[in-house]
Amino acid sequence: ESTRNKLIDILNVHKNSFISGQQLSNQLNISRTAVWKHMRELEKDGYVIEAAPRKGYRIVESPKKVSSNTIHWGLQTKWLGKEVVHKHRVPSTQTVAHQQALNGSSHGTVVIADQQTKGKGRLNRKWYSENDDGVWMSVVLRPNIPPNQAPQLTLLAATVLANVLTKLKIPEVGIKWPNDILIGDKKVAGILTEMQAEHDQIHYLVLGIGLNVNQSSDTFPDEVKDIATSLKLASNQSYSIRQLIQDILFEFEKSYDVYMSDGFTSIKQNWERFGYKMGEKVAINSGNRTWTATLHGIEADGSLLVSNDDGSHERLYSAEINWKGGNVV
Ligand code: BTX
Repeated sequence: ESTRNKLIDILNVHKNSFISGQQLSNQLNISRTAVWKHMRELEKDGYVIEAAPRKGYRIVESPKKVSSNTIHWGLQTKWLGKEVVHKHRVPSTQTVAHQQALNGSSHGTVVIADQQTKGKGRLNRKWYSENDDGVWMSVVLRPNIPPNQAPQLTLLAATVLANVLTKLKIPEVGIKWPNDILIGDKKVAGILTEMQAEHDQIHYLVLGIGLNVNQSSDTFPDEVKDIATSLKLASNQSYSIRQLIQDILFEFEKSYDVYMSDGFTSIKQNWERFGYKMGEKVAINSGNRTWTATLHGIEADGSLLVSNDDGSHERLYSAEINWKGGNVV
């Protein structure tokens, strides 16, 4: 809805001051009745609009609801989230985003749901998201990088989330390799990247972000009760899902643009700054071996670099790590 988006942009610039129906009708090239109809639609999304005779319209209160209109309101990105698809309840935003991408949706299209009935984790695991209390979002990306660099975008997304939470003054934010976002020892967010690629070319990539926001402890099912947390549980405060989505999109676009111009180095440093148990000894199980090693950092291919007791370094692509302690059991 480009007229709606233009209207929102104009109202955003005029925040707190009135703009007349006539001015809006001129700028948007629509009738004053049409302007009025658009205002009624915005009110359905939760905008509180004051209409004063002779003065015109003014937004009194920003909406709390999430919709493609309200995400657009105040979103300060250049390309990310220019197209937003919002659904109340879907099996998974990943599936919707794949359909969007296959139908030609542009780079930076964002799919958001209030609830997911079949949220997906990695390796066919479940992501519990059958409540209105989190950010459940998938982004369609069409990056001009070789497929083997795609894991870097997952690492990038993890640093974006860690940065956003840190800016909100959430304490003890960490990233557990490969891509769990933690508060203390508990998981607050996860990232799932799926790619359609062929030979040396990425057709598109769907990057899914699940962030627990306003859940209380009894919102989580028994399976994850002890390992999951939310922003609210960590800070005793509720958050606007709409605002968080905008914050994430804004930070994501910034990091993505830096990554595309400067490469992986900035992401690597940022990731390692948040790296859970970096520099510490952990027990590792990979292939048929079990041993202890010190976590050293991440590599450009997304692997985990560890240093062994004999001084040698090793890259791990998949491994079971005993995060609780350094002793092999
Ligand atoms: P993952 O495989 O790293 O994490 C899945 C594991 O995390 C589960 O096996 C379970 O132990 C735990 N878990 C499940 N639900 C939650 C939860 N709500 N909070 C904390 N821990 C949980 C992580 O996969 C990738 C998650 C991506 C989710 C997004 S949401 C938007 C998009 N749509 C979709 O279906 N998936 C992505």
